[in-house]
Amino acid sequence: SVASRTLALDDEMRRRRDSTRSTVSPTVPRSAVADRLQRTIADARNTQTLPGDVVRTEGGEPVGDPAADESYDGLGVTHALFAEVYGWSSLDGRGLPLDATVHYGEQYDNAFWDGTRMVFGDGDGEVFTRFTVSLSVIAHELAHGFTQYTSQLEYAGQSGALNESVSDVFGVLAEQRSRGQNAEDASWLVGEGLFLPDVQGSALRSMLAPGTAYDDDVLGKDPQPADMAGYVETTEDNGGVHINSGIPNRAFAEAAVALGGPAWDRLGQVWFDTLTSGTVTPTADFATFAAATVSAAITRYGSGSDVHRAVLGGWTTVGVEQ
Ligand code: ASN
Ligand code: ZN
Repeated sequence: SVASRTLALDDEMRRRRDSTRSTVSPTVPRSAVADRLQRTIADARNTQTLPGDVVRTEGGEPVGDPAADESYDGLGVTHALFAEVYGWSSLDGRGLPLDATVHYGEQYDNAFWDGTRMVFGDGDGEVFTRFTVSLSVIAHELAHGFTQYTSQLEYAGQSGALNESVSDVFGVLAEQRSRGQNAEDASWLVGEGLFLPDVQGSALRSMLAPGTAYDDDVLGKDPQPADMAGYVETTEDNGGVHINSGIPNRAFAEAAVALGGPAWDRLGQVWFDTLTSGTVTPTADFATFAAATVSAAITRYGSGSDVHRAVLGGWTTVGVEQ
């Protein structure tokens, strides 16, 4: 399946990420860095050596390499979502510089956050094109950094699926905001544009209709469940973190569409509040996370508000008790 072929990080990458993982933030006061944006793009020149050679820094002109320029722009759009909508500076809330490496490996079919930076492969040229074509993928990887600095959801089982889902949520929100799309008009696809024309599929995942993103001879069918009845018990991919994320993904998307309008605004705020309030522990399961989103909705928008009711409805649709 595409999950095992391209989405699961291999063991070497996981070790690298775990060994570099840190929640220690720079000691700069938040107020002083409210909109600090400091991007550095490096080129691994088709090796697996990180970080690679710096090719573009903040304020620099486009360099003409699509991967470098798309990643630079994508980092900016994602930074803008957190800073302008939620008042959160960079990933850590304290202006953390944003670093990315492009042209990682040869025909590398993935993108990842290694604990310190975003890394993007070029794709194999048959199934996948370069991973920087998709803003939702760029923002997904960045959001792994946000989770690392906030709720620290453990990357296994239900908390791992929540970690994945949080990245998909902010991934599509960054994309919807940059496209100026309301929830009811958005595709809710993660990774649109990544598949080359011969692949029978539209994207890596569908948040609104999990399990329908692709159905291809080579890749197989999108394995995501759309509700708890389809929850997949597996030891692969840390307990199916890229599969079971379909369940909380759909809860968010259903709630957003029910509410209507810009999803990053009110519903995105509820998820942001949930992740930054300290109420979600690293081992949270779907039910405790759902309850935390309901509390966050009540705290910000009031009991019985449209937002409160939409959040309850989203979790009910996917069969998660709150
Ligand atoms: N692209 C994958 C992801 O960000 C890589 C990984 O970390 N499993 O989820
Ligand atoms: Zn991920």
